Amino acid sequence: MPYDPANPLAARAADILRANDTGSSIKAAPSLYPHQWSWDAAFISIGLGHVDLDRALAEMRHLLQGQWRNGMIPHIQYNPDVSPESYFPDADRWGTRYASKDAPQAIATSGITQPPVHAIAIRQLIDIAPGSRRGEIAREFYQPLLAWHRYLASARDPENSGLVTIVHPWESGMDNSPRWDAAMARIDVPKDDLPPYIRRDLTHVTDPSQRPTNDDYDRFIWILEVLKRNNYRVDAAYGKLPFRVKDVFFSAILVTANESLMHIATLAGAALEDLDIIEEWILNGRRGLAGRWEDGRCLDLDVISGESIDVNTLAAISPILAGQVSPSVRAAALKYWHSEDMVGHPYLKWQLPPSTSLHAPQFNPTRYWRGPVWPVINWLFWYAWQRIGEFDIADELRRDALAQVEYAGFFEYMNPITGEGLGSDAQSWTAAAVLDWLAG
Ligand code: 2M8
Repeated sequence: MPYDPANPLAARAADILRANDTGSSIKAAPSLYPHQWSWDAAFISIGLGHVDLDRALAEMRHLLQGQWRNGMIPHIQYNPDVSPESYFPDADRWGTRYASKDAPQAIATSGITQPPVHAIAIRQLIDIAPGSRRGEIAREFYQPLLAWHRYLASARDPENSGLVTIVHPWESGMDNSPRWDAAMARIDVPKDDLPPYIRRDLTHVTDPSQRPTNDDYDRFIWILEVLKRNNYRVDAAYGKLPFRVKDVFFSAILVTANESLMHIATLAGAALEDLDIIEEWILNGRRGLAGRWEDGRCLDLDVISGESIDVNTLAAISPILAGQVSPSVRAAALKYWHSEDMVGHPYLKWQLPPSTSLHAPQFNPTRYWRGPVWPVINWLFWYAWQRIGEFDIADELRRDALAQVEYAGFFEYMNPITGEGLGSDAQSWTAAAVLDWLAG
């Protein structure tokens, strides 16, 4: 079903994307996030494709202009027209063009990355494009996406485990999740060696308790500092980096993205050797995830301590994002999903997954990634349940997720108990998720 401007929710969503469009890229949110974020751009393109396919492709093209020579897609591409005082860390704080030979010189970017939703987005855009354009789109995006996935399979997996190592909590996309608490607590920030900074995020939200704490921020900025002093060479400096986690959520998205890449490769007429490499990445990713199951949950691995990260969050069923689940994985995921840790909790306003279990000691209904429901994450799990044939769950999820946005507005995240909208209003990826739900 194409975009229907007569549907008021769809029309509002499209208006948000239009209002956040700077002409060259779409801000992740009007004031809190005034630049182009990597996985936001991919989600935005998925929704925007229903309204304006060419604008959605242009969004991905713009993002890829910031791709590094080593294949990495940086997590932020800075808009040169936006004041450095609007967002911290600003481009100068990263200083990537001076510190790294791999970074683009003419475009300012951050020096870390984010989950690889991009091939999924390009595949979705190919699917809605007219048949006559599909090959052309595949040929345009195939090589940059292949380089991106090759970077993740090599620099980010020196162990060849099939799992991606993130080196900063921001790389997970779930920045402040309690999954990172223990690894973060170990980082002792040498305050006299941390260049001073002013947080800008708190000026854009009504209540600072919805955002990370100052101690968290010191650690976020200290890891940035260590990466910069190592010229952003994650491969060469791997053993020295203070935060290294095999992130199952990121890794599962990569498996799905590799399946999308396989489709794009075929349409682009890629060489057989390429297809073999992508196939091996998919199998290796699935093997890696299979090895992380403990007591019915798939757990991240803290590479530095060698310990599993035992926190009840939505990431525990990440392997369903990787598709082709075995009967035992499907059963474990269904059990966890319906349990009180997820959509089965009686206090929930809608049957939508909280980012952290209401039973977890770290649960906080209003703080960023520590409990709220995220519409964009609802979208990902809706997509995943459909892919593995759990259509009833997917339909219920879509229905409740739309009801939540109707009730709260297009917020970045929502209180799972009251339904109140939190973080930024007019968040682009929330609008994009709604557009895709209404089109599907
Ligand atoms: C949030 O992250 C940024 C840092 O990247 C921030 O808190 O300043 C996260 O929710 C992240 O996943 C998201 O991509 C970004 C923009 O929406 O905001």
